Amino acid sequence: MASPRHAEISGAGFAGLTVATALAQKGWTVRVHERTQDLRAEGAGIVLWGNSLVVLDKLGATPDLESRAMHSPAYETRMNNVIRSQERLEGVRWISVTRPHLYATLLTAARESGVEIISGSEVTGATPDGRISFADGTSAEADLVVGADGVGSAVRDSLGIPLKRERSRDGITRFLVPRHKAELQLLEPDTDWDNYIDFWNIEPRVLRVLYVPCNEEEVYIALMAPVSDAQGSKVPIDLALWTENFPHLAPVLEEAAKLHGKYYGYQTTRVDHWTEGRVAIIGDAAHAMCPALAQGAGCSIHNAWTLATVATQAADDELGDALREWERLERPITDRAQDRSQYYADTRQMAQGNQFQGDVIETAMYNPTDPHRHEVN
Ligand code: 5PR
Repeated sequence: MASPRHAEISGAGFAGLTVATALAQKGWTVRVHERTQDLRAEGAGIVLWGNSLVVLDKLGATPDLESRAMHSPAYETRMNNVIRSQERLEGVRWISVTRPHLYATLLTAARESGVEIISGSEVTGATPDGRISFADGTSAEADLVVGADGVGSAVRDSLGIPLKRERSRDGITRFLVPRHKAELQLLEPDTDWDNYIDFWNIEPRVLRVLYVPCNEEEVYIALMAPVSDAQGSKVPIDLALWTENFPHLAPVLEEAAKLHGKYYGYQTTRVDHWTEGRVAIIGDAAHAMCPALAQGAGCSIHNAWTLATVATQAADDELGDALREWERLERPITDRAQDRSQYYADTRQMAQGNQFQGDVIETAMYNPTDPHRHEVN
Protein backbone atom coordinates (compact mmCIF):
# COMPACT_ATOMS: atom_id res chain seq x y z
CA MET A 1 0.00 0.00 0.00
CA ALA A 2 1.16 3.54 -0.74
CA SER A 3 2.09 5.59 2.29
CA PRO A 4 -0.72 7.84 3.52
CA ARG A 5 -0.90 11.35 2.18
CA HIS A 6 -0.12 14.12 4.62
CA ALA A 7 -1.95 17.38 5.38
CA GLU A 8 -0.75 20.39 7.36
CA ILE A 9 -3.50 22.67 8.59
CA SER A 10 -3.25 26.14 10.05
CA GLY A 11 -5.92 26.92 12.63
CA ALA A 12 -7.78 24.72 15.12
CA GLY A 13 -11.10 26.49 14.79
CA PHE A 14 -14.32 24.91 13.56
CA ALA A 15 -13.13 24.75 9.92
CA GLY A 16 -9.65 23.45 10.75
CA LEU A 17 -10.84 20.75 13.14
CA THR A 18 -13.52 19.61 10.69
CA VAL A 19 -11.20 19.28 7.70
CA ALA A 20 -8.57 17.62 9.90
CA THR A 21 -10.99 15.04 11.25
CA ALA A 22 -12.48 14.31 7.83
CA LEU A 23 -9.03 13.85 6.25
CA ALA A 24 -7.80 11.64 9.10
CA GLN A 25 -10.91 9.48 8.84
CA LYS A 26 -10.23 9.17 5.10
CA GLY A 27 -6.72 7.84 5.74
CA TRP A 28 -4.51 10.94 5.76
CA THR A 29 -1.95 11.80 8.41
CA VAL A 30 -2.85 15.26 9.70
CA ARG A 31 -1.24 17.94 11.81
CA VAL A 32 -3.14 21.03 12.94
CA HIS A 33 -1.25 24.10 14.10
CA GLU A 34 -2.93 26.46 16.53
CA ARG A 35 -1.30 29.77 17.30
CA THR A 36 -2.76 30.14 20.79
CA GLN A 37 -1.44 28.12 23.73
CA ASP A 38 -4.75 26.71 24.84
CA LEU A 39 -7.36 25.05 22.72
CA ARG A 40 -10.71 26.63 23.41
CA ALA A 41 -13.50 28.35 21.59
CA GLU A 42 -14.12 32.03 21.78
CA GLY A 43 -17.67 33.20 21.65
CA ALA A 44 -20.99 32.33 23.11
CA GLY A 45 -23.64 30.38 21.22
CA ILE A 46 -24.18 29.14 17.72
CA VAL A 47 -26.98 27.84 15.54
CA LEU A 48 -26.22 24.91 13.24
CA TRP A 49 -28.38 23.89 10.28
CA GLY A 50 -28.66 20.79 8.13
CA ASN A 51 -25.68 21.66 5.94
CA SER A 52 -23.24 21.39 8.85
CA LEU A 53 -25.14 18.79 10.88
CA VAL A 54 -24.87 16.20 8.09
CA VAL A 55 -21.11 16.67 8.21
CA LEU A 56 -21.06 16.18 11.97
CA ASP A 57 -23.14 13.03 11.40
CA LYS A 58 -20.46 11.74 9.01
CA LEU A 59 -17.71 12.53 11.51
CA GLY A 60 -19.58 10.63 14.21
CA ALA A 61 -19.79 13.78 16.35
CA THR A 62 -23.56 14.26 16.45
CA PRO A 63 -24.42 12.13 19.52
CA ASP A 64 -21.83 14.03 21.57
CA LEU A 65 -23.11 17.38 20.23
CA GLU A 66 -26.76 16.52 20.80
CA SER A 67 -26.07 15.52 24.40
CA ARG A 68 -26.08 19.23 25.24
CA ALA A 69 -28.10 21.04 22.60
CA MET A 70 -31.39 22.87 22.22
CA HIS A 71 -34.12 22.10 19.72
CA SER A 72 -36.26 25.21 20.04
CA PRO A 73 -39.95 24.73 19.18
CA ALA A 74 -39.97 27.91 17.05
CA TYR A 75 -37.87 30.69 15.59
CA GLU A 76 -39.76 33.70 16.87
CA THR A 77 -39.38 37.31 15.75
CA ARG A 78 -40.76 40.29 17.70
CA MET A 79 -40.93 44.02 17.09
CA ASN A 80 -41.24 46.18 20.22
CA ASN A 81 -42.08 42.92 22.00
CA VAL A 82 -45.03 42.13 19.72
CA ILE A 83 -44.79 38.75 17.96
CA ARG A 84 -44.37 39.06 14.19
CA SER A 85 -43.75 35.42 13.39
CA GLN A 86 -43.18 32.04 14.95
CA GLU A 87 -41.52 29.94 12.29
CA ARG A 88 -41.71 26.21 12.94
CA LEU A 89 -39.23 25.54 10.14
CA GLU A 90 -40.79 22.20 9.26
CA GLY A 91 -38.37 20.05 7.31
CA VAL A 92 -35.39 22.20 8.28
CA ARG A 93 -32.88 20.65 10.66
CA TRP A 94 -31.43 23.15 13.13
CA ILE A 95 -30.08 23.20 16.69
CA SER A 96 -28.55 25.73 19.06
CA VAL A 97 -25.46 24.90 21.11
CA THR A 98 -22.81 26.77 23.01
CA ARG A 99 -19.61 27.44 21.13
CA PRO A 100 -17.50 25.81 23.87
CA HIS A 101 -19.58 22.65 23.52
CA LEU A 102 -19.29 22.53 19.71
CA TYR A 103 -15.57 23.12 20.08
CA ALA A 104 -15.12 20.35 22.66
CA THR A 105 -17.09 17.99 20.41
CA LEU A 106 -14.92 18.70 17.37
CA LEU A 107 -11.72 18.49 19.41
CA THR A 108 -12.72 15.06 20.69
CA ALA A 109 -13.61 13.87 17.19
CA ALA A 110 -10.26 15.12 15.86
CA ARG A 111 -8.25 13.43 18.59
CA GLU A 112 -10.17 10.18 18.32
CA SER A 113 -9.48 10.18 14.57
CA GLY A 114 -5.73 10.45 15.14
CA VAL A 115 -5.24 14.12 14.29
CA GLU A 116 -2.14 15.65 15.85
CA ILE A 117 -2.90 19.10 17.27
CA ILE A 118 0.01 21.37 18.09
CA SER A 119 -0.87 24.42 20.17
CA GLY A 120 1.39 27.45 20.38
CA SER A 121 2.47 26.80 16.76
CA GLU A 122 2.17 29.91 14.61
CA VAL A 123 1.97 29.49 10.86
CA THR A 124 3.32 32.42 8.86
CA GLY A 125 2.56 31.26 5.35
CA ALA A 126 2.47 28.60 2.66
CA THR A 127 3.58 28.10 -0.94
CA PRO A 128 1.62 26.48 -3.79
CA ASP A 129 4.00 23.50 -3.90
CA GLY A 130 2.87 22.48 -0.39
CA ARG A 131 5.36 24.05 1.99
CA ILE A 132 4.11 25.56 5.22
CA SER A 133 6.29 27.86 7.30
CA PHE A 134 6.27 28.71 10.97
CA ALA A 135 7.11 31.73 13.12
CA ASP A 136 10.10 29.89 14.65
CA GLY A 137 11.76 29.81 11.22
CA THR A 138 11.11 26.13 10.48
CA SER A 139 8.95 24.74 7.69
CA ALA A 140 7.31 21.48 6.65
CA GLU A 141 6.07 19.81 3.49
CA ALA A 142 2.66 18.37 2.84
CA ASP A 143 0.56 16.96 0.02
CA LEU A 144 -2.18 19.39 1.08
CA VAL A 145 -1.94 22.62 3.09
CA VAL A 146 -5.11 24.19 4.49
CA GLY A 147 -5.39 27.76 5.71
CA ALA A 148 -8.21 27.65 8.25
CA ASP A 149 -6.64 30.54 10.08
CA GLY A 150 -9.49 32.99 10.31
CA VAL A 151 -10.41 36.35 8.85
CA GLY A 152 -6.83 37.62 9.25
CA SER A 153 -5.41 34.47 7.54
CA ALA A 154 -1.61 34.46 7.26
CA VAL A 155 -1.78 31.57 4.78
CA ARG A 156 -4.08 33.57 2.49
CA ASP A 157 -2.07 36.77 2.81
CA SER A 158 1.27 34.99 2.23
CA LEU A 159 -0.11 33.88 -1.15
CA GLY A 160 -1.06 37.46 -1.98
CA ILE A 161 -4.72 36.61 -2.57
CA PRO A 162 -6.58 39.91 -3.05
CA LEU A 163 -9.56 40.67 -0.82
CA LYS A 164 -12.21 43.30 -0.23
CA ARG A 165 -13.74 44.17 3.11
CA GLU A 166 -17.10 45.85 3.58
CA ARG A 167 -18.44 47.11 6.86
CA SER A 168 -22.09 47.40 7.76
CA ARG A 169 -23.75 49.96 10.07
CA ASP A 170 -24.64 47.64 12.99
CA GLY A 171 -22.77 45.28 15.26
CA ILE A 172 -23.25 43.03 18.29
CA THR A 173 -21.89 41.90 21.62
CA ARG A 174 -22.39 38.22 22.46
CA PHE A 175 -22.82 36.60 25.87
CA LEU A 176 -23.41 33.15 27.29
CA VAL A 177 -25.41 33.48 30.53
CA PRO A 178 -27.58 31.38 32.87
CA ARG A 179 -31.13 31.04 31.58
CA HIS A 180 -33.09 32.23 34.62
CA LYS A 181 -36.06 30.52 33.07
CA ALA A 182 -38.28 30.74 36.18
CA GLU A 183 -37.74 34.51 36.51
CA LEU A 184 -38.38 35.08 32.80
CA GLN A 185 -41.52 32.99 33.07
CA LEU A 186 -42.73 35.19 35.94
CA LEU A 187 -42.11 38.35 33.92
CA GLU A 188 -43.89 36.97 30.84
CA PRO A 189 -45.92 33.82 31.54
CA ASP A 190 -47.26 33.63 27.96
CA THR A 191 -43.84 33.44 26.33
CA ASP A 192 -42.33 30.08 25.43
CA TRP A 193 -38.86 30.72 26.79
CA ASP A 194 -37.53 27.65 24.97
CA ASN A 195 -38.09 29.47 21.68
CA TYR A 196 -35.30 31.16 19.78
CA ILE A 197 -36.50 34.77 20.02
CA ASP A 198 -35.20 37.71 18.01
CA PHE A 199 -36.34 40.85 19.88
CA TRP A 200 -36.10 43.88 17.58
CA ASN A 201 -36.66 47.52 18.40
CA ILE A 202 -36.20 49.91 15.48
CA GLU A 203 -38.33 52.84 16.67
CA PRO A 204 -37.63 54.91 18.64
CA ARG A 205 -34.13 53.44 18.74
CA VAL A 206 -32.32 50.61 16.96
CA LEU A 207 -31.55 48.03 19.64
CA ARG A 208 -31.99 44.30 19.33
CA VAL A 209 -31.58 41.31 21.61
CA LEU A 210 -31.28 37.89 20.07
CA TYR A 211 -32.23 35.27 22.65
CA VAL A 212 -31.00 31.73 21.88
CA PRO A 213 -31.39 28.97 24.50
CA CYS A 214 -28.52 26.49 24.02
CA ASN A 215 -29.48 23.88 26.65
CA GLU A 216 -31.43 23.81 29.92
CA GLU A 217 -28.87 25.95 31.77
CA GLU A 218 -27.38 28.37 29.27
CA VAL A 219 -28.75 31.00 26.93
CA TYR A 220 -26.78 32.86 24.28
CA ILE A 221 -27.78 36.50 23.94
CA ALA A 222 -26.51 38.86 21.26
CA LEU A 223 -27.05 42.58 21.80
CA MET A 224 -27.14 44.61 18.58
CA ALA A 225 -26.74 48.36 18.23
CA PRO A 226 -25.44 50.62 15.46
CA VAL A 227 -21.71 51.30 15.41
CA SER A 228 -22.61 55.00 15.65
CA ASP A 229 -24.47 54.45 18.96
CA ALA A 230 -21.69 54.83 21.53
CA GLN A 231 -23.97 54.00 24.45
CA GLY A 232 -25.57 50.96 22.78
CA SER A 233 -22.29 49.48 21.58
CA LYS A 234 -20.35 50.06 24.79
CA VAL A 235 -18.83 47.17 26.80
CA PRO A 236 -19.44 46.24 29.51
CA ILE A 237 -23.04 46.92 28.50
CA ASP A 238 -25.02 49.88 29.80
CA LEU A 239 -27.45 47.87 31.90
CA ALA A 240 -29.91 50.73 32.45
CA LEU A 241 -30.24 51.33 28.70
CA TRP A 242 -30.81 47.66 27.88
CA THR A 243 -33.24 46.89 30.70
CA GLU A 244 -35.22 50.04 29.95
CA ASN A 245 -35.67 48.83 26.37
CA PHE A 246 -36.06 45.12 27.20
CA PRO A 247 -37.56 44.98 30.72
CA HIS A 248 -38.83 41.44 30.14
CA LEU A 249 -35.20 40.28 29.67
CA ALA A 250 -33.82 41.93 32.82
CA PRO A 251 -32.60 38.70 34.52
CA VAL A 252 -30.37 37.70 31.62
CA LEU A 253 -29.25 41.27 30.85
CA GLU A 254 -28.09 41.60 34.47
CA GLU A 255 -25.92 38.53 33.93
CA ALA A 256 -24.49 39.99 30.72
CA ALA A 257 -23.62 43.22 32.52
CA LYS A 258 -21.28 41.26 34.82
CA LEU A 259 -19.18 40.17 31.83
CA HIS A 260 -16.87 42.32 29.75
CA GLY A 261 -17.81 41.31 26.23
CA LYS A 262 -16.54 42.60 22.90
CA TYR A 263 -18.53 44.55 20.34
CA TYR A 264 -18.10 43.31 16.76
CA GLY A 265 -19.11 45.52 13.84
CA TYR A 266 -20.73 43.44 11.08
CA GLN A 267 -18.43 43.01 8.11
CA THR A 268 -17.96 40.89 5.00
CA THR A 269 -14.61 39.84 3.55
CA ARG A 270 -14.62 38.65 -0.06
CA VAL A 271 -11.49 36.98 -1.41
CA ASP A 272 -10.43 36.55 -5.02
CA HIS A 273 -9.79 32.80 -4.94
CA TRP A 274 -9.68 29.89 -2.50
CA THR A 275 -6.90 27.68 -3.83
CA GLU A 276 -3.36 27.89 -5.17
CA GLY A 277 -1.62 24.68 -6.10
CA ARG A 278 -1.66 22.41 -3.04
CA VAL A 279 -3.01 25.12 -0.75
CA ALA A 280 -6.69 25.76 -0.01
CA ILE A 281 -8.26 28.27 2.35
CA ILE A 282 -11.51 27.60 4.19
CA GLY A 283 -13.67 29.16 6.89
CA ASP A 284 -13.38 32.85 7.75
CA ALA A 285 -10.08 32.97 5.84
CA ALA A 286 -12.12 32.38 2.67
CA HIS A 287 -15.59 33.78 3.28
CA ALA A 288 -16.04 35.73 6.53
CA MET A 289 -19.65 36.86 6.56
CA CYS A 290 -22.24 38.73 8.60
CA PRO A 291 -24.06 36.51 11.11
CA ALA A 292 -27.65 37.31 10.04
CA LEU A 293 -28.32 33.84 8.60
CA ALA A 294 -26.16 32.06 11.17
CA GLN A 295 -24.15 30.38 8.42
CA GLY A 296 -20.54 31.49 8.98
CA ALA A 297 -19.52 28.32 10.81
CA GLY A 298 -22.05 26.27 8.84
CA CYS A 299 -20.42 27.14 5.51
CA SER A 300 -16.99 26.62 7.11
CA ILE A 301 -17.93 23.12 8.22
CA HIS A 302 -19.56 22.08 4.96
CA ASN A 303 -16.70 23.47 2.84
CA ALA A 304 -14.21 21.69 5.11
CA TRP A 305 -16.01 18.43 4.41
CA THR A 306 -16.16 18.82 0.62
CA LEU A 307 -12.50 19.88 0.54
CA ALA A 308 -11.49 16.71 2.40
CA THR A 309 -13.61 14.59 0.06
CA VAL A 310 -12.28 16.15 -3.15
CA ALA A 311 -8.65 16.07 -1.99
CA THR A 312 -8.97 12.39 -1.08
CA GLN A 313 -10.54 11.45 -4.41
CA ALA A 314 -7.97 13.33 -6.51
CA ALA A 315 -4.80 11.70 -7.78
CA ASP A 316 -1.82 13.35 -6.13
CA ASP A 317 -0.49 14.87 -9.38
CA GLU A 318 -3.92 16.33 -10.16
CA LEU A 319 -4.59 17.85 -6.78
CA GLY A 320 -4.21 21.47 -7.92
CA ASP A 321 -6.79 21.02 -10.68
CA ALA A 322 -9.11 19.15 -8.33
CA LEU A 323 -8.97 21.98 -5.79
CA ARG A 324 -9.78 24.56 -8.47
CA GLU A 325 -12.74 22.46 -9.57
CA TRP A 326 -13.81 22.19 -5.91
CA GLU A 327 -13.87 25.98 -5.70
CA ARG A 328 -15.76 26.29 -8.98
CA LEU A 329 -18.49 23.93 -7.80
CA GLU A 330 -18.70 24.67 -4.09
CA ARG A 331 -18.08 28.38 -3.93
CA PRO A 332 -21.26 29.83 -5.46
CA ILE A 333 -23.55 28.65 -2.66
CA THR A 334 -21.24 30.18 -0.06
CA ASP A 335 -21.02 33.42 -2.06
CA ARG A 336 -24.81 33.60 -2.06
CA ALA A 337 -24.95 32.98 1.70
CA GLN A 338 -22.41 35.76 2.17
CA ASP A 339 -24.37 38.17 -0.05
CA ARG A 340 -27.68 37.39 1.65
CA SER A 341 -26.17 37.73 5.13
CA GLN A 342 -24.77 41.11 4.21
CA TYR A 343 -28.09 42.16 2.70
CA TYR A 344 -29.90 41.30 5.93
CA ALA A 345 -27.26 43.05 8.02
CA ASP A 346 -27.50 46.16 5.83
CA THR A 347 -31.31 46.29 5.62
CA ARG A 348 -32.32 44.87 9.06
CA GLN A 349 -35.00 43.04 7.13
CA MET A 350 -34.92 40.07 9.55
CA ALA A 351 -36.99 42.33 11.81
CA GLN A 352 -40.00 41.69 9.59
CA GLY A 353 -40.15 38.02 10.57
CA ASN A 354 -40.95 35.03 8.38
CA GLN A 355 -37.65 35.31 6.55
CA PHE A 356 -36.59 31.64 6.64
CA GLN A 357 -38.20 30.45 3.46
CA GLY A 358 -37.47 30.20 -0.26
CA ASP A 359 -33.91 31.03 -1.34
CA VAL A 360 -32.95 32.13 2.15
CA ILE A 361 -32.84 28.56 3.46
CA GLU A 362 -30.82 27.32 0.49
CA THR A 363 -27.69 27.03 2.64
CA ALA A 364 -29.52 25.34 5.53
CA MET A 365 -30.93 22.74 3.13
CA TYR A 366 -27.67 22.07 1.29
CA ASN A 367 -26.33 18.55 1.62
CA PRO A 368 -22.56 18.56 1.08
CA THR A 369 -22.44 14.78 1.60
CA ASP A 370 -24.75 14.02 -1.35
CA PRO A 371 -22.54 12.79 -4.21
CA HIS A 372 -25.20 13.92 -6.71
CA ARG A 373 -25.52 17.47 -5.38
CA HIS A 374 -24.05 19.13 -8.48
CA GLU A 375 -25.98 17.14 -11.05
CA VAL A 376 -28.49 19.15 -13.06
CA ASN A 377 -31.85 17.46 -13.28
N1 5PR B 1 -28.37 35.03 14.06
C1 5PR B 1 -27.55 34.44 14.92
C2 5PR B 1 -26.51 35.17 15.49
O1 5PR B 1 -25.68 34.59 16.35
C3 5PR B 1 -26.37 36.54 15.18
C4 5PR B 1 -27.25 37.12 14.27
C5 5PR B 1 -28.26 36.32 13.74
C6 5PR B 1 -27.72 33.02 15.27
C7 5PR B 1 -25.29 37.30 15.84
O2 5PR B 1 -24.09 36.64 15.82
O3 5PR B 1 -27.91 38.94 12.97
O4 5PR B 1 -26.36 39.31 14.41
C8 5PR B 1 -27.17 38.54 13.86
